[in-house]
Amino acid sequence: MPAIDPGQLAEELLGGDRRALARAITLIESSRQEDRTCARDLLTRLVPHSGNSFRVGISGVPGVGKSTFIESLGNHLIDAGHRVAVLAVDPSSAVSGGSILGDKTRMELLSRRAEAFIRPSPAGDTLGGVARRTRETMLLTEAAGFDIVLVETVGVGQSETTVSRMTDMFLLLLLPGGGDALQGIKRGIVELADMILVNKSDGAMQLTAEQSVTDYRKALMFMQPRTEGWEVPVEAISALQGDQTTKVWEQVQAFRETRQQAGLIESNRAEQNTNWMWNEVRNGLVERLKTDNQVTARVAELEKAVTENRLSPTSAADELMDVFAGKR
Ligand SMILES: Nc1nc2c(ncn2[C@@H]2O[C@H](COP(=O)(O)OP(=O)(O)OP(=O)(O)O)[C@@H](O)[C@H]2O)c(=O)[nH]1
Ligand SMILES: [Mg+2]
Repeated sequence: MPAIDPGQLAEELLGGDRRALARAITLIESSRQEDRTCARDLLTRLVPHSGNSFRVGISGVPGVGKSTFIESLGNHLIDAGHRVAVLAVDPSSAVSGGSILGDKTRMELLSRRAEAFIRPSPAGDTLGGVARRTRETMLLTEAAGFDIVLVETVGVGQSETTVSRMTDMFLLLLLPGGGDALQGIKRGIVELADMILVNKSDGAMQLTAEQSVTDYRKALMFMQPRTEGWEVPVEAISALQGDQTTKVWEQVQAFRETRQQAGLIESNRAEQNTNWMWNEVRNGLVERLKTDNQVTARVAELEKAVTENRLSPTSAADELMDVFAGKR
């Protein structure tokens, strides 16, 4: 690859050049040292141009219909004059190479539209690594003029929390279930949701979906609201038939308005940025510590002492940190 000129790449990206955007993302996803330096330069130039979007996280178990919903919503938004970026956070992408969004068949129409930009999950060995690249990709798409960012994540483990920490709103898609529909899902995830959609409300499942809506609404009455003045809406939708999409978007806008008026979008983003910075510091410090020559010279001995109960883990950790800081 010829040397990249970050200044020129930034100019092209700001001009809305899709290929520049794709190249920029490839650059920030690279783990090569010279690319990392270049990526940092690029981000410094582009961050002041980022942020002009509404960021929506979309989560739910595999097969609930996230991609189908995004196809429907995305097309609706483009028809309304928006430019839509679709990103993904897939915690399994290290193994699968990023399956989520990998096949764009669920977003066939959307993926062919000039006003849409769809990017599969970056591969990474940790959720933290995947998240960092997705956050940075989000900033790049915003700088390139996309004003709605949809982040899809599969509802397993920690990824929902991760995505809720990089977005302005969190949508949870659920499957129609029986009377005790709440049982199957973790309460913590429901508590993250700013809106709940019971998908596949069509055909034989429609009645069940409507029953689930009633159940969830009841259950939510006993939960602490995340945003004052905002009652988490629960709606039955059919992503496949595309109905209710307009209504869903109206609710998203109402939420945005509520948060905006309370100054919560800005303050939430500020907090997210600070947390992100400290996360990077934590991860980066451990990485540097582990590759530090003085530290590596002592690690084996200290680990041995800890495993043999001759030294407390806390003391050993203190010692390693002191060695790293040059105090011992
Ligand atoms: N009947 C019905 N089927 C749907 C609906 N939405 C999605 N499906 C079907 O459900 C299957 C899974 O849909 P996807 O959109 O790929 O689901 P997903 O949540 O993105 O799945 P992963 O990305 O694998 O986690 C597909 O066969 C869709 O056609 C719906 O509203 N009604
Ligand atoms: Mg999907």
